[in-house]
Amino acid sequence: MEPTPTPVITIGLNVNHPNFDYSMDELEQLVVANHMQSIATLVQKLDHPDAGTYFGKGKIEELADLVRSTDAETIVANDELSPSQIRNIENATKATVIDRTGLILEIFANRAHTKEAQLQVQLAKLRYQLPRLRTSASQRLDQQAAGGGLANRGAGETKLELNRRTIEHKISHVRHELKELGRSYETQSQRRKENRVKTVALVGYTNAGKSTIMNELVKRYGENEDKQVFVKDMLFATLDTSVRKLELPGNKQLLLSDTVGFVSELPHQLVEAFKSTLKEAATADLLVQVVDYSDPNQELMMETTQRTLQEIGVPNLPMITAFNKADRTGSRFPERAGENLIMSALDPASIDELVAMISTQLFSDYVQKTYLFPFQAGDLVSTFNQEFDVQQTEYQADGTKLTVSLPASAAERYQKYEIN
Ligand SMILES: Nc1nc2c(ncn2[C@@H]2O[C@H](COP(=O)(O)OP(=O)(O)OP(=O)(O)O)[C@@H](O)[C@H]2O)c(=O)[nH]1
Ligand SMILES: [Mg+2]
Repeated sequence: MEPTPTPVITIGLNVNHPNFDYSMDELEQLVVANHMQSIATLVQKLDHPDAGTYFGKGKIEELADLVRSTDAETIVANDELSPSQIRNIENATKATVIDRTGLILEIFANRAHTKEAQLQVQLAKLRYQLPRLRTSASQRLDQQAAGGGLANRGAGETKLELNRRTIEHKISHVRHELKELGRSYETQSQRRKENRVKTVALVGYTNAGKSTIMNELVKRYGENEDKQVFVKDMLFATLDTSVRKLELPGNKQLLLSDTVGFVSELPHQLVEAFKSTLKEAATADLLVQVVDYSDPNQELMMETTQRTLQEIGVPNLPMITAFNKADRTGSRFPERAGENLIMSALDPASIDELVAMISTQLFSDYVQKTYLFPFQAGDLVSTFNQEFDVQQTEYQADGTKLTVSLPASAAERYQKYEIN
């Protein structure tokens, strides 16, 4: 059974933000993804955040009243706050304050599974903590008990310095571990490159349906249909990249990766973490951007996706855009226009169309050839049957004639057996 979610109060400042309502909705969902539940919300319209307290004075008092009148002991803010803003709101309300960045980092910390993802998130958290270090209340008490006064001011600062050094030390330790891990990953992807298996990465905003599409493709074309990935109606269901091998009709093999979803205002501390989890996307032959077509904010989500891909250094790769969840919209599907597809992951015809589009893009360098293999080159006939798309076989007096679709690069190697 899932534990009861922790009650929190969500707060947000509307600084002439055109997407303010949407960002508050998203904050609620982030809260849920972190096993919390927003029981009250307080928003304020201001030209700019108050440097000391985020909200204005009156609103802070209102917030303190709200904390007193509810069960919530935690406040979640829609923006990244400065360390002093956090401290001042905490002092005024006696509640714990988490900002949007801290919240996303928490979700990632609770959800990361692979060693690499865990280390990346740990690094991001340490980086977030470093400028937010302060002496805790108990340390301040120690100081007072030791005599107080100016003479003793140094003690707290030394502790702070010590904490800072501990964190810096941890950061370099985690960096080192990541570097070691990185080496073994490089050899893995190097091997893939050599075998020249084509790669496709599913990318897009969180909750768009990437993992669902992955599972449908694995069910039909996977080596092992049981290798399903986790799907849930929740932000950041996927945090680690999973790679599955697919074999499309005609011996067309590819590696498909499902990746972490994006979110607006991704904490900059996490960009590095995304960079490494999205290595698969950066080196892919093709990206499939999945968009939740039923979400009114889909354009914003697509913009965020584009921006994040750029930020983490994914080059401009060939892309198919899958406007998913069309079953919720009343639009016709599957409906293709160029490299865009309106589809539903729950609809087999949509999946077929998506596969056809992927196949065309990925295997566009395939050529159709006819070969005659004399009997002494009989081994090649079985090699061809295993590796390529053999469309026709004819046994003749002088050997075996094959009609094959294969990559142009491979065709070059067998030119001497080619006939018309
Ligand atoms: N109605 C409908 N629901 C869908 C469709 N595709 C996915 N869903 C649902 O949308 C929710 C999110 O799907 P996921 O596949 O986990 O989304 P994701 O893009 O992998 O999300 P993250 O891993 O969080 O980035 C799940 O509840 C799915 O069942 C679709 O085509 N139609
Ligand atoms: Mg997912």
